[in-house]
Amino acid sequence: MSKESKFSERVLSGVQPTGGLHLGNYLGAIKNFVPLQQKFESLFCVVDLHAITVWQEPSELVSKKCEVAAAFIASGIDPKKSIIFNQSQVPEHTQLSWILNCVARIGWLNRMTQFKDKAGKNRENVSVGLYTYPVLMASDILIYKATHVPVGEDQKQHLELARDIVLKFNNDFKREVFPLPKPIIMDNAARIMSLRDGTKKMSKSDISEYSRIMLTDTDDEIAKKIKKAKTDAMPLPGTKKELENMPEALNLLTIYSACQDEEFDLVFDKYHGKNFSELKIDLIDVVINKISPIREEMSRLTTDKKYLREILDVGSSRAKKIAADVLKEVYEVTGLNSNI
Ligand code: AQP
Repeated sequence: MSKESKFSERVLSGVQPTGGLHLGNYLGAIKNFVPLQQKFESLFCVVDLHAITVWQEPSELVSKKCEVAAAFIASGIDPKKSIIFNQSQVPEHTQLSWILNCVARIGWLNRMTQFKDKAGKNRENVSVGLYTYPVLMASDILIYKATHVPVGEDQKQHLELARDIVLKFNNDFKREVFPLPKPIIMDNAARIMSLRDGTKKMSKSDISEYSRIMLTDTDDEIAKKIKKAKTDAMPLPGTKKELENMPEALNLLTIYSACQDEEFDLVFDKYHGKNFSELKIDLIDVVINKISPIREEMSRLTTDKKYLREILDVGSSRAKKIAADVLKEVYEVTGLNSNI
């Protein structure tokens, strides 16, 4: 670990500055970053290099980066404890990424379901970056020798790829350079689903705005979206087994449980057999109570660009110190060092 850290293990996670942040990003990832700061040396990055794998308007990208940094801080990530930084400002990520591209196998990347989903039928026309995205993600983790990676379930496969890269790299170069990073996936909110279709994950690229609650939504917008959320005509089921075939009910109860930090079973006991309207009325309050203070703080922080820039600059230089040492070691091990 870095000399300044009192911890023996390191966490890294990133969030893309694309299209604003939704409740899935918050409950599945950002909210869980907060308690990790007490146990790990923690790095949280705004992954702008991932964002540009699909076209981003440059001026909007800048403001979305501020929004993610503000969301981190507003959600409780303490910039004094954790390293908050911008991925593109630490070039070691991309330097390592090239080396890892030469370790990863095409067959491994061909199995990545997120690429298949995102590229869809347009496979020949998407960027090469979108295809190699998981290798850059592996590099984000490994350039800090991170031991733990908190992510939503959708990123699990990418993390498995990072582990495969570690095993091959360490084996090819006969040195235990990288530790095997472990995923931290929260059971209660690993996959928050769309409010319009409980079988699809809540996502910023869904065409329906009613499918997701954004961290910037007003209280009225949150209420409207929850009221309109797809549900069944029947009441909530009496047993948990029946929930398996009711993805929308499961999703609303999951959101309630995660926002309220209340055991899922207790929430289920409260609402089983009741009408959806009762659950929705309470859920509106629960979500607003959770999101509105974050939204207010984000709005205050995003107007204070000087403060955000300072946090990101300090974060980048702290991150760079760790990354430079790891890259030096990798260059030595791979024969890319300057000593001839
Ligand atoms: N629906 C979700 N439920 C739980 N966790 C989620 N995450 C994303 N969606 C959900 C987690 O949020 C973190 C940051 O994600 P990201 O913004 O970097 O990328 P993403 O996963 O691609 O987000 P989207 O909204 O799904 O974007 P699009 O629509 O572009 O695909 C990650 O830890 C992720 O697991």
